[in-house]
Amino acid sequence: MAHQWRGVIREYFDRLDVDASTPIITLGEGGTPLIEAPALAKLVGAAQVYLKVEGMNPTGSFKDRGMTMAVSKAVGHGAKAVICASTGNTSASAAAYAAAAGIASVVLVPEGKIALGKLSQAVAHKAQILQVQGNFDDCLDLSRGLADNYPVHLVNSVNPDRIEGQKTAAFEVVERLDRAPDIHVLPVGNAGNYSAYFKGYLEEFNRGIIKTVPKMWGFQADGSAPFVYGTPVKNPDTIATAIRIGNPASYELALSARECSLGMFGSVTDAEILWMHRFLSQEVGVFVEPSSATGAAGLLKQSRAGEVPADSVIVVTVTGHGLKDPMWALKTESGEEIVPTIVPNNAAEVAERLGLA
Ligand code: AN7
Repeated sequence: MAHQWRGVIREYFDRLDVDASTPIITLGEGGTPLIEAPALAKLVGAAQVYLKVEGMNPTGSFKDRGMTMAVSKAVGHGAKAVICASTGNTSASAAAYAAAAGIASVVLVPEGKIALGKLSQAVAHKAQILQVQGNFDDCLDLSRGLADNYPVHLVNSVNPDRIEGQKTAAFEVVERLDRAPDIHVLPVGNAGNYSAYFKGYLEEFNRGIIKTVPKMWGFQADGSAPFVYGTPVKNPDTIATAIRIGNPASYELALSARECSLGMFGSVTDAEILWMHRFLSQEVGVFVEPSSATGAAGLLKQSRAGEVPADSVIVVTVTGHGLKDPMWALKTESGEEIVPTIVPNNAAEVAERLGLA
């Protein structure tokens, strides 16, 4: 039989904190495409730019890599329920993996601030969903308190199993390129993913597989940029709801990753995020959710500042699928709604409308 990708735990069994007694709860996550994006390379003036397309994971975001680990370990410890705070994607993933494991899931989300696709996933997978009158940071405080005091297992990225699973994306990049990129770019919220990639690259470096680690470049939205301001943001605000996070859970881990990799953090405006969201759909052919365009938007800003060396090989992680939050594609740059033209069922008129006649 042809080989099918077996999910990150089986594919990287020896490099994760698991053993033969760990039950493996998988939906076949990981093994996502690393695609070359010449239009983006040209735009930013780099030799090569690749996108690591994490929207191709089973629930449409990178969260599945960490969730297979977190839920497997939770089940191994006898958990009957998992809990998380989420801006949307973590809840979709937790709900799906809990369903696969046959256990319950509870998700706390900021009221009115998660994208419809993500909410529908949590509902579809039968999570108990509570909309909290507060932001993500409040939801995380609540989840931690509940997991400390009640029989529910926390699967946010403060749980190290999540970071372990997510580091596998860096392994895949190295396998595909046969080297480390010069720069690895990604959007940053809690900075769990930023920290996880660096951990993955560092492990590859320590095994002697790569000779250098990439500079880690992380980008936030201007209204929600604690890494840039150097202090938590009380009322984070951005249209990129996935990264609307003011008090990042992996703050210290990410600061050390930046330092060790000679990397940086920056921020971009919502308008820059939406411009790049459109560019990736229209010129590269990859439809991502707005938050996922934040890394590439930051890379462009760095390029305009003269900070992107022309000979560099760059990987940009695009974290979530465009169908998660599709409404942004249906608006013009100035915010007007796009409605496709209606035509009669008549070839001559259709040809005329298409400018073919
Ligand atoms: C598409 O789902 O925090 O810096 O609760 O959904 O590791 O937090 C999502 C984060 C980037 C930021 N892109 O990653 C959640 C959540 C997308 C995301 C991030 C998120 P981290």
